[in-house]
Parts: sequence; C-alpha cells; structure tokens
Amino acid sequence: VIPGWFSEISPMWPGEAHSLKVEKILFQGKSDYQNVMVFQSSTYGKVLVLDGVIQLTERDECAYQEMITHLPLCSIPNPKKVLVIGGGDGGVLREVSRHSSVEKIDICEIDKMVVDVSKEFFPDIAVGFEDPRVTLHVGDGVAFLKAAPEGTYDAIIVDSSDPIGPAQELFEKPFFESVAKALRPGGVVCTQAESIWLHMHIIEDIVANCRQIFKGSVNYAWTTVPTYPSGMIGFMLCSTEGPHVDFKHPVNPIDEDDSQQSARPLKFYNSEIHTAAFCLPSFAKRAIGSK
Ligand code: AAT
Repeated sequence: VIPGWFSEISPMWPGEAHSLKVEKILFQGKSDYQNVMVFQSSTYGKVLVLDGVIQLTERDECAYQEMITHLPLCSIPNPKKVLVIGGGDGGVLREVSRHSSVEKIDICEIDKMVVDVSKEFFPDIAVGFEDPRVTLHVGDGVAFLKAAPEGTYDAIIVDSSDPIGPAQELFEKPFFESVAKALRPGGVVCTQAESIWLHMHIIEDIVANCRQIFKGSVNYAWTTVPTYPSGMIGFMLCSTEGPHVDFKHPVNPIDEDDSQQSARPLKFYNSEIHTAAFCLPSFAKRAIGSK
C-alpha cells in the first residue's frame, strides 16, 4: 500500500489493485451493512467507496450510469414504470429522469447511509432523487422484489455492488426469478454483470440462469469505466416473454432536443455506442455465446 494513495484490494481481483492519489478523506462511516468512505482524488474528482471497493468517481460515473440506464430504456417503446435496485447514489435515477414517457420510478437501496452521503458530497448525482416521479424504499432488493406485484414494471435496473457483501443474492437464481415475475410481458432487466477480464465464471453463471428464466432476449453488453477493476464492466440485458426486444437496435432513442438534455447533456451514451456495446471480443463470445 502506497502512503497517500487509495488502492482497491479485493479477493475478487487477486494480484492487482488500481490506485488513485488521495487529496483528502471527506467522510468515513460504518453503516449497518458496510464501510462507507468518500475521498477527494487528484484526477477523478470525488470518489465513493463501499467496503474498500470504488462505486463511482465524479469523472467516469457517466460511462456506467448512462449505459446501465439507457441500454434497457432505449430498447423498449414508452417505458412507464421503472424499478431501480441499489443505486442509492441517485445516478441511475438522474438518467431514468431523462425519459419523458416514465411515470413512476421506484428505487430500493439497502443502505440509507449511501443516499445521505451522496446527497451531501455528490449533488450532481443525487439530483436524481429530486424528480417527483421517484419513490425511495430503503431495504433489501431481494425482499422488495419478492413482495412486488406481478407484471408491474416495464424495466428493472439492478445497479448493484459486487457479489461479496449485501449484494450477493442479487447475483443468484431466485432473485432473477422474482425480477422476471415483476416485469410485464416483453419487459426488460439490466443488471451489473462484472468484467469479462476478471469474472467470466460469474458471467457464465448469470447467463445460464438468465437463459432459463427469461424467455425473450438474453444479451451481455459492456462499457469502459477506468476506475472499475480491469477498466470495464458489463451488463446482462434480458427480456421476458412477450413483445420481442432487440437490444442491439434501440427503438426509443433519447431526443437530443429535449430541454432536459440541453441542460444536462449526455456525456457518454448515444445510439451508436448502444449498438457497439453488444460487440464482444472473441474469447468472450465463445464463453457467453449469443441468442
Ligand atoms: N451507481 C454506483 C454503483 C454501484 S452502487 C451499488 C449499490 O447497491 C450500493 O449503494 C449498495 O448499498 C447497494 N446494494 C447492495 N446490496 C443491495 C441489496 N441487497 N439491495 C439493495 N441495494 C443493495 C455499483 C458499483 C459496482 C462496483 C463494481 N466493482
């Protein structure tokens, strides 16, 4: 460990640790679920860390939050009811808000401290909570989905931390089953699905489960996030039986002229990168396959 630097050390990526130079530690706390830290970095703005793992930085959060949100929402016409699991920082909410067809946004985040810390230190991200369509539920996403009425949501976005700690069950089969139940026919889910460089075994398990559970489309897409392990992260996009969803060809592009877009223009997402996100390196294509 280098003094004055934060190194992201975890058994989930043994033998490597990306480091950022720390200017100042702004917050350190312990919630019921995890250790929460915020620091000012030299080159990536403020950084949110949970249990030693980087959740976001101000500089590159757009590449994750925009993609995990618009990949599913731009793939279906007129999304109205959206559920976010995790995502207590508010960044995914901020992105969902760009869609004027959306009428209701539920969010279920397990850790209230993440929400409070985001509101204090990341106002440009927590701004997502200010949308009147948003209802915050503080609790476990697994329990929330078990209790959710069937066929409710057009889209579910699982912005979850890694499968060590409170998010473990969000990567397991029963959770995906309740996601499928809570979606309307032809509804879509997008879940954080780790890195093809580091976690192919996790991805293969998720793909196998999703192929059994989701009778529509099942696809893996990815984005670059310099401060996430291996510099990239992927998403599992699935649809339930019903109207066909072709994730690779977005039918609901975000209108660039919309007034909300000009006040806060998209930094990363566009229709070309949407389609490109589904192109996989050959080694990943072989392991994941396509359907
Ligand atoms: N948008 C920032 C990126 C994240 S945040 C993941 C969120 O999921 C955290 O706020 C965490 O508290 C929440 N969470 C974890 N488990 C649960 C659960 N069971 N129910 C509801 N919310 C939960 C993801 C960063 C990915 C990091 C990649 N290395």
